[in-house]
Amino acid sequence: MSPDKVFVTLLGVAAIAFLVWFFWLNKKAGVRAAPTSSGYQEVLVLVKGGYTPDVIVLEKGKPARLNFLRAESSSCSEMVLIPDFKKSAQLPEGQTVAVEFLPEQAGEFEFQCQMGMLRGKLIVE
Ligand SMILES: [Cu+2]
Repeated sequence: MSPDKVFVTLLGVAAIAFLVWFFWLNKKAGVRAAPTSSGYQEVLVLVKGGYTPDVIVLEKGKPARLNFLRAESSSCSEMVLIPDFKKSAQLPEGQTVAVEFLPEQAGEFEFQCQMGMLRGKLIVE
């Protein structure tokens, strides 16, 4: 192989490695809430047999808004609680419900359904 081809091959391998990292390994570490023009860091959480994503990374000291979209009728998920932030919300089926709070301390905090069967984690850093 010519040096050109070696370079292109290496570039291809690097690109694949990056994609694997970005879509798999990165995802396991949680989904980072995206800053929006409203000044909130926001993330959409799908509620269906669990929370997707179930690990959410937030930046400390910036107001957070979790938009829960419940796409099921199972009574299990009709409420979501974030005990550490003293927040709870009813989640009517098919609607997006925003839960807002200010993560002031770094750490890991749980959110869950009212019975504690569905669980997710907030990582504040
Ligand atoms: Cu439940």
